[in-house]
Order: sequence, then C-alpha cells, then structure tokens
Amino acid sequence: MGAGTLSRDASVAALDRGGSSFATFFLFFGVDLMKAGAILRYGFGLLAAAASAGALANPKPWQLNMTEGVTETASRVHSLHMLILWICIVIGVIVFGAMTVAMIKFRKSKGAVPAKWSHNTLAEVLWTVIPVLILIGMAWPATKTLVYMADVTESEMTVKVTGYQWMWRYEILNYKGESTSVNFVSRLDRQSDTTRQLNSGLSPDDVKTGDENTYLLNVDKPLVLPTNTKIRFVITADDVIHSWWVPNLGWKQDAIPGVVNQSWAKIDKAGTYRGQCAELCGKDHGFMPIVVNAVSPQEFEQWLASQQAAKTADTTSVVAPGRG
Ligand SMILES: [Cu+2]
Repeated sequence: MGAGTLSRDASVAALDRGGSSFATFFLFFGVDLMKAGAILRYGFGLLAAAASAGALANPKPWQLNMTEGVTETASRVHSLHMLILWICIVIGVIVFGAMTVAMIKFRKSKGAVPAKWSHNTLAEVLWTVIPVLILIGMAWPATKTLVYMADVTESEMTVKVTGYQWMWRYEILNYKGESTSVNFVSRLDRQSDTTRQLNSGLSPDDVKTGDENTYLLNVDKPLVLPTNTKIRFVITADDVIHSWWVPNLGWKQDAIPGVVNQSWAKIDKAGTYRGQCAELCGKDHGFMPIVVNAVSPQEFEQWLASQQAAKTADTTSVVAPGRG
C-alpha cells in the first residue's frame, strides 16, 4: 500500500460517517452537483463494499441520515438537523419550483414578453424580511443547543483526553468526587495495524469484531465509561491539533496543544461506540480510532477498581527490585 492508498483508507472511513449526509446537503442546496455526484458514487461503492463485509460499526449500510446517537445532546443535534433539513427542502422546492414554472410557462417560444419594471418595494421588503425570520427561527434553537452543550456543571466524573501522533491517552481524573489513577494509551488494534502495512497481503474485509467489519475502527484498549452519568471531558493534545469525535455522543472537540477544551456526555444506552480523529494530524491521521465502551455504572466501578489495582501492582513491582 502506497501513501495514496493509506490516505484513501482514511478518507473511506471518514466518508462512511460524513459522506452521505454531505451529499444530501449538496443536493438540496444545489451547491455543487458534480461533487455531490462524485461523493455519492464513492459512498455507494463503499456501502456496497461494506454490505459485503458485514455490518459496519455504528452507521448502517445505506444509512443516509445522521445518527440519532445515544446522548441527549446527540438527539437535540439530530432534531436540529432534521428541522433545518426540512426548512431547506421547503425552500428548495419553492425556489426550484418557481424557476421551473417560470422557464416553462414564460418561455420566449411561447411569446412571453419581459416586464420592464425594475423596483418593487413590497417584493424587496419581503425577500429581506422572510429570510431574516427564517434565519432567526434556525438560530434560536441552535443557540439553545449550543448553550446546553457547553454546560459542564454538575458532572460526576472527569476524563482527560490527550491526542498524540497517532494515538489517544485517557486519564480518568475523578469519579464521583474521588480522584483516580487510571491512565492509559489507546492505539489502533494489532489486526488493523498488520493489515494496513505495505504488501501485508491481508484483506481489510477480514478485520472483524463479531459480525462487524472494524478495519481501522478498533483499538487495543477502549475507553470504558458508565451510562447515566454526566461525564466531563477535558481535551488537549501533546503535539499537533487532533479532534476527538464519537458521532454517537453528538459532538466533536478539537484537541489543541496548550489549550484545554471541554465537553460532556451522559450516555443513555450501553454499547460500543466508535469514532475517529477528526482533524488532519499527519500521515497516520486515519489510524487513530476511538472506541468507547459504555457499560452500567456497576460494571464501570468494577472496571475502575481492576484498573486501579493493576496500576498499584505495576508500581509495586517496579519499586520492589530497588528495595531488595
Ligand atoms: Cu489526530
């Protein structure tokens, strides 16, 4: 696999998440039909490949719309997206409908004569006021959602996420008022990593977790999180800008060296949620996936205790020889 193939792999994974909704966006706005066509073709090719390789992580084959996610934030973002999509559809139908009618009914060959007037105050007021009202109508719920998303108060635990070229570090700083020592690095899983190597001779289709194809979407050590718990994330990076993105949580946050950004999530449903780095961060940008394993608070507490015990054992074994 050359460098071109590597970056294609990364964009395949990215397209799988965002491509189809972008295509819908382009189509409805009529901004760039050729680009939308190319993206759609790429998307369909990919979906066909995905269907043959079994179900993908979270997005389903042929899924065109955004995910509804597993947090209140994600569902609010989804509703906003649907509201604005429908507003755009209505506008699109009216505008393109009026244009089509005008072009067919008032064409020159039918003897149409153009009107000579150049100003109409009422029309000008209307085409200014109506779009302003529409924009306010969209900005109001969008701002409310943004304010809701920014409110990290009353969180019950804090997870620090640090982006590196090309892996993530997770530190569970505190849980229910107590600080913890859990701190680990999460990298691309071995199977994806061996498969992606130049001339590995291995097929990405064979990288599976259960039934789903998890090529470039699996890690060696997932981040385990409790459900029904308000989790604050503090996000930073140690080299270049990365971005921590798990679509099912409903947000992505840039990880910037020297800056601590924050966000939060309260996961409603247990499950495995996959994501990726969403900021082009160097040659292995496509190879630093994210896996969140959401489990019940009881299971999480057990996991946390086992991680802390392992940490203590580690420290003791390092210290012991020196003492002896
Ligand atoms: Cu990155």
